[in-house]
Amino acid sequence: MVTTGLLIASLFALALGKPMGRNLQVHEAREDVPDGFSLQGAASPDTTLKLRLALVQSDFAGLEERLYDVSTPSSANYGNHLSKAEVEQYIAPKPESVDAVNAWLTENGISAKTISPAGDWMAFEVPVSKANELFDADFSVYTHEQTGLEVIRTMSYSIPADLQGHLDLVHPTITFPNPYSHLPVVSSPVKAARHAHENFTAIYGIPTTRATESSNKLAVSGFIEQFANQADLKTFLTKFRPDISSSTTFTLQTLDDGENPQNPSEAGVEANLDIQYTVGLATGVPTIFISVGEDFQDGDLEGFLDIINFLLAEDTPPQVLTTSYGQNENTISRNLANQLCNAYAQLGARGTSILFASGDGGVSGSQSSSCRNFVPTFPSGCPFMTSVGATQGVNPETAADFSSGGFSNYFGQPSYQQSAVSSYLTALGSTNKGKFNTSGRGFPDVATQGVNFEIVVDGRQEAVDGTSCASPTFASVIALLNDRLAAAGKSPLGFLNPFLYSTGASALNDVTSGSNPGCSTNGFPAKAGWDPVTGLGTPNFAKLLTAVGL
Ligand SMILES: *[C@@H]1O[C@H](CO)[C@@H](O)[C@H](O)[C@H]1NC(C)=O
Ligand SMILES: CC(=O)N[C@H]1CO[C@H](CO)[C@@H](O)[C@@H]1O
Repeated sequence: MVTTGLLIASLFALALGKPMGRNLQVHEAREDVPDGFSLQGAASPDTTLKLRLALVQSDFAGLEERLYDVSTPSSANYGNHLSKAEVEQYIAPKPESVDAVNAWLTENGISAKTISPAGDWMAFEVPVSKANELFDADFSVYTHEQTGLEVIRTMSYSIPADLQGHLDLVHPTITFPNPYSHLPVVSSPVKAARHAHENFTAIYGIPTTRATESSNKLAVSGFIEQFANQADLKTFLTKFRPDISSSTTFTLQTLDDGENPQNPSEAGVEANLDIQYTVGLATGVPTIFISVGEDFQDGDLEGFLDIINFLLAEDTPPQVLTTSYGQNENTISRNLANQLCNAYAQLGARGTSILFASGDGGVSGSQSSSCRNFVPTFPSGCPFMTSVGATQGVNPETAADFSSGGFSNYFGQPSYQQSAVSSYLTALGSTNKGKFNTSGRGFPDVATQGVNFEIVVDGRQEAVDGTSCASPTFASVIALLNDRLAAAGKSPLGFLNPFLYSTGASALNDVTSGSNPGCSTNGFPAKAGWDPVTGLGTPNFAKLLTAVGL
């Protein structure tokens, strides 16, 4: 009897072509359409959506504990990074979660494929009509007026009540992509003091001697069809690094159908900047350009996830990853921001230092914008990565006014920075009161010069400004430190922040002047100690060597 009953029930569901009645509950919703986007109308029911599901990870708290244990200099396990299998044990969803989600997918005739090494992410395609029904959603077309970018999103979605605790999120749903993508600001006209290698030797003591360890890798993320050009790199090295072979180059890895065409006109400002200030600064460190294609739905956040899962799948991921892209935190769903942040924790636990540019809009976000309250950027609010702001000038080195910094509204203050941040807040007093979240994770963590970087693009020399200049510069410093550590038989630095805020702090040059205006305010002033413009400061290579025990 029971068997027959079940059979009839499922035939009935098939006949109607509808999912069996499950009790749907709103899972994530957004109150407003992000600034600059507007609703065009319903999405065509036949349009195919490429959706992803995140399953609840079995023990993220356990992974987080291990991450801090291997990343905190005072810990007995400092530097004992986790293996791929160890990380996956914490991240793999529980069997009951996998079963519950698979049963629901099967019931709806959906076949999904697993897209992360731990099995916590799945992907599948459905037409808009089916997605609307499955998730009680209202997938619509939104356009960004200034750029014309068109995306299909919903303002809320639901999941079956019995999948709560198993299914963490569906994407893309309420998260909007960065319409501008984060590009360095091209500065013009070219000013007198330009940054190429000899200046970094003078300012930060970055050595020009060749690294020796071939196992030590520095990876550069490439998104949104930004391609790194070999001929431009050669021209750059000939001009600015005449002391090394101009044939010094990088290797390429690709995912999501990424490529790196070498047609000079396709050379990207961002990609060339990032590769010229890694290959050209981290002398002799094997450098990898990772070009992420766009065979997903749209936006850059899928690429942000895929590049981390791609590296998590490797047995020996690169020890440093620098990324000069990001967007405003409030455009991203909390669950997705959390998932991406957790992915950085996983890669950090494997021993990779993850650095991101903090953004170029001062306190107004990743790009200058009009605002009432300060706009934190993503992923800088994530506690498991290192956010790099920008400075300018020497004697004194001063905060660059575009350097994004502030406090996350999604992530609380991690303990490694609590004392540094509370000293700053005390010194700040009532300035900007109410415009930012005093309990949020403060960023950036560190800074380097970010103004007037000479680069070569399409054969021509130009100068650029931005925190996009700073992230590869700081990443190069870390890669050179890792080279020395490897030569001494020691572990790479991995997740940097617990080190930076403790034994590393005195090895950084404190920047105490300048500010990052925005939202009709002067922004945050740089002050002695950590500040939300330049973080703890800029690198002093000799002192860092001592701080890491060399
Ligand atoms: C402020 O930050 C905390 C900690 O991350 C967060 O829980 C809270 O929601 C934030 N407040 C606002 C108004 O966003
Ligand atoms: C190679 C290079 O750009 N060198 C510059 C270093 O900075 C000084 C000023 O501080 C410039 O005059 C150099 O041209």
